[in-house]
This record gives sequence, structure tokens and C-alpha cells, in this order.
Amino acid sequence: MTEDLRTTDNTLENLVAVAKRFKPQGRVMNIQEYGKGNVNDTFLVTLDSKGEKHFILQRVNTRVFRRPELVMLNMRTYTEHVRKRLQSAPLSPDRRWEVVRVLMTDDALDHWLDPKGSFWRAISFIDGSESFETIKDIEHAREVGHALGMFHHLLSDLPIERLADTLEGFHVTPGYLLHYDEVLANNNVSKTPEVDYCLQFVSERRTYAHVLENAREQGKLHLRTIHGDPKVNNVMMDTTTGQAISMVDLDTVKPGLVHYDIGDCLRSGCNPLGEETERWEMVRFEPELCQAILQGYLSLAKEFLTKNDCEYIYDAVRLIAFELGLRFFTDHLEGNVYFKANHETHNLVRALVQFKLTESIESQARAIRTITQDLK
Ligand code: GN1
Ligand code: MG
Repeated sequence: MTEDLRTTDNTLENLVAVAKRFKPQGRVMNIQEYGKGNVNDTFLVTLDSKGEKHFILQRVNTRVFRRPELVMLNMRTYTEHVRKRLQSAPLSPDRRWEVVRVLMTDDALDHWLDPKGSFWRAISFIDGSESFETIKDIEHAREVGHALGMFHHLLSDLPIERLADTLEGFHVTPGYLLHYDEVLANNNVSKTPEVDYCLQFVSERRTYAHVLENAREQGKLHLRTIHGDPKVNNVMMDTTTGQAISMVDLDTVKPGLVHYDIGDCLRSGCNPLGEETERWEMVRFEPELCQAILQGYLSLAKEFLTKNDCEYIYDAVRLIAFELGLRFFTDHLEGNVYFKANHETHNLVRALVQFKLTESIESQARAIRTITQDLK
């Protein structure tokens, strides 16, 4: 991955040329790297325009998304579905909800393949919105939960058959465990106290890794349309009202368990130090934030969640924190081939953060279970 980036052309001149493929309504004034994505390369394009002043330009990581054209198809299916649903059943007037648009090229395509094989796409930017890396306060937490509830609500009538599985095995924890075993078997692992801690951590939770997939096989949980990556910084907030107004990063909108989303949103939102902290020993899961996120979520999700769904919320948050730690740790052992890394041990530190978070979740199991039971 790091090597790929070195051979890609991120000069302003090249980026402007790419941006122009997407028929910008105005002169391109500036292009800068945007956000902290771990997989794709994302840029914010600024236009000299009377209309929309920004859009998002992305180079999709085709080592991760092997069929990027299907990712785009899903994105269009999702946006069209939600736009129609909002037209036929408008939200209450005090609530703003925005759906991004996929921008087309001169040739009316939803992407542009450059001569070196990079897959580019452009997406509208929601003016007057911002996102944050971590939760600011209880109100923000409630809004983040509300956003996920709104997202699931608006998709609750989109049959999963309408969406392609663009990333097979995504959030299927036993699959990550299998890959981890292969990587361990095929690589020399340099032992450090941190690596030993991670190895031990994973080995103690191997059976647990199956909890959600077992429930699915037993018919207790069912596939639905999910976001796949509902972390805090993918929830756009209105800069004036502070309300959540959109969920972005639609790469992984596809069939899955809503528990992957609930777990991911909670593991991201209830870790005030954030997933990029170096102070991994200090990482803690905050139950008050968990309660607020779930309150916001259930204000909408109550209508479609079943009793079984609610019973697995604790397991979802514990498992998805563990799973992300396992994914980061495996990538560290494999030499940073999946997640972008700024330094040699970046993915190891990220793994330690998620494992400490998992420990904190486990040590507060009773309190978290009580929160989830009281809400329904
Ligand atoms: C990746 O690239 P980004 O930041 O949108 C990853 C998610 C992880 C996340 C952790 C396709 O998302 O699953 O939760 O990093 N996306 C993919 O920050 O693997
Ligand atoms: Mg993402």
C-alpha cells in the first residue's frame, strides 16, 4: 500500500486534471488532502463558483475494493433509494437530512480510470457541515446515534438483493481469524512485549470471535443493508445547529448485520482518546457516551429492531472493537499491506488501542448490558 502511494501522482497539476473530468461548475481554485481515511486517498476540491464551492475527489484503493465499479453501483442504488424515500415520506421540518450525489464525468460515467489504472470518483460535499474525530459531548453522542438510526431507517425497505457484496467477509470475524493464522504461519514475528500482549489477547478470545456469526447461523440475526463504517468522523454535523445531517463514506453500504454498524459506531464513539492515540494504556470505554449514542439510535431504530437484535448489542460492541484490533494487528504482522501506515509500528499501536478498549468494554460488561436492556 505504501509503495502504491509513492507511484501515484498526487501533484496539484495531476489532481486538477482529474478534477476537471468531473465537469466542475467553476474554476478549480485549490485541492487539498481531506480527512483521515485509512484506505482510499481523499481530496477536497475548492471551486471558484456561484453554486457549490466544494466537492470530494477520491482515488479508490483497488487492492481493497477489487470491483470498484460495483461499489459505485451500490452507492447509486443507495442514494437513489433514499432520495425517493425522503420525497415520498418527508422528515419533520425541524430535521435536515442530506444525501450526497455521485458526480458524473463528461462521458456520463460514475468514475474515471486514469492511464496508470487509478480509479477516480467524485462526490458532492455537503456545504455547512463538518465532522469530528472524537465525540465532543453528550449531545454530539446522541446525534451520532441518531444519524445511524436515520441511516438504517431510510434503508430498512431496501432489499439486500439490490446491493452487491463489494467486500466479501467484511466484519465476519472468524474470517479475519483465519487470515491472522495464515499470516502468523507465514511470517517471522519479531517478539516484543507489545506483540506478545496482542498474541495472548487474540488467543484468549478465539471462541468468542464466532458470537455474531453463530447467532446468524442459528437464525437469531438477519442480514440487512448496512453502512459498514459508521465511525464518528463519517457523521456530518450541521455547523450552525450541531445536528447530524448526513452519513458519508458509502463504500461499504452492502448486506451485513446491523450489529456490525452498532458495534462500530460504539467502539468509535465511546473512546474519547480516539483510535489514533499513542496513549493506548489510557484508553477507556465511556458508558455515558454509549447510553447517549444508543438513545439517539433507538429513537429511530426501535421500529425495526427485534428482541434478539437488542440482546446482541453488548456482544456487537465488544466484538467489533476486538475485530478491528485483530485487523490492525494482522496488518502489522503482514507489513502494513491494507491500512495506510505513517510509521513501522502504526498498526501495532492502533491494535493496542482497540484491545485496551475491548478490555475496558469487558470489565464493564454488566453496566453496558444494563444500558442496552433499559433502552428497549
Ligand atoms: C477503514 O478508510 P476508512 O478510514 O474509511 C476500514 C474500516 C475501519 C476503519 C478504522 C474498507 O476505514 O473498516 O473501521 O478504517 N475500511 C475498510 O478507522 O476496511
Ligand atoms: Mg471507510
